[in-house]
Amino acid sequence: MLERLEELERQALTELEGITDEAGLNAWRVKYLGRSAELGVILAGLRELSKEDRPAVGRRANEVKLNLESTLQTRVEALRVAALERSLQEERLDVSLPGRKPILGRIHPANQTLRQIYNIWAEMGFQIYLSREVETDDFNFGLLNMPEHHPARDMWDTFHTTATGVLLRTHTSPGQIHVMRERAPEPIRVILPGMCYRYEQSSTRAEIQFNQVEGLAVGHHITFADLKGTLNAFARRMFGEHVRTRFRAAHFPFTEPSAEMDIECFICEGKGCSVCRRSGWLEILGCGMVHPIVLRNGGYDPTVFTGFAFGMGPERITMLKHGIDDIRYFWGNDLRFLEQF
Ligand code: FA5
Repeated sequence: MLERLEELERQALTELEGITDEAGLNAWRVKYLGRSAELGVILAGLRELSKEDRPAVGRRANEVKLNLESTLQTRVEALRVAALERSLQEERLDVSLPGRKPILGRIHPANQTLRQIYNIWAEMGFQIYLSREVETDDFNFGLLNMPEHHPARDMWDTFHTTATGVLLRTHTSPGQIHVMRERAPEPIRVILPGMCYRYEQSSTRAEIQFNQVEGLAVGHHITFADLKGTLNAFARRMFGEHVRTRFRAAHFPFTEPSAEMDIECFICEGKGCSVCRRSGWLEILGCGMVHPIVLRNGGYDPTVFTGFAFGMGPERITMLKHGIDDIRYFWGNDLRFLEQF
């Protein structure tokens, strides 16, 4: 029995020396120190040995067990240190390397212009009023003095939905009716920004989806002179103190009289270039005095109240400010374009 113990110890220690990984160590532990390992069986069977053999075999078996356990512990520790050194070698960290620059988001150029427009109108006492993008035919046209089959409806090519009389607004003007019906008979001074949709062929100057900023002032004794003065003040803040403006007669069914406002081309300073199509002027908005029928539809008595309204396109204004030659860049999601702003 003593010889068998010597043999077992030698065999176990030799095998342990050749093991280089954790799985091997676990298998070794089960084989030599586990519950059904030979050494365990010998220790459990000591009682059956003769009185003379029992003390010597018992002592030796315990010595072997202790020796195997402590050698295993040493081996485990040695493998752990080797693994640590290997990872320190292989995964070396160079703390002096420069970090990677995080990619910073930017505000979309159309939103930059929108924010500038909001600030200017806020300084002049205009609140922001948000109106819906999905509208009824009545609000988009009828209540704005364009009854069914009115030829002026053709000015706005429309996306209709499958629900009868429901469409995507073609301009922000229907918001005029909403805000008037909510506030009548109080005076009003608001801007109404938001997305509009037109069933148009997209081109360098026209998109099927674009922003507009509507403006509306309703009160007593508001005149065309107020409209001109207010819009001139806006143009000076938006385009510079010395900007020149002009108003041209135009037609919108919901304003009377109506006009379009141009600013002097700041690229050629009025001399004529390709951006202003040799005219020296750039159109920036449509405007006019709110039509009496529209005032009445909004709940205001047109014999007592007057008002002015205007509508501008922030993308077109951004194009003018930055010399952008194609409006389709705005929704093209090309980072090379967006990163320039
Ligand atoms: C209107 O939509 C009127 N509702 C404006 C108005 C409001 C007049 C209140 C009077 C009183 P117009 O269709 O011209 O008008 O559009 C106004 C502005 O929206 C244009 O000057 C332009 O800047 C912008 N716009 C119009 N269509 C497009 C388009 N397809 N793509 C990009 N911007 C556009």
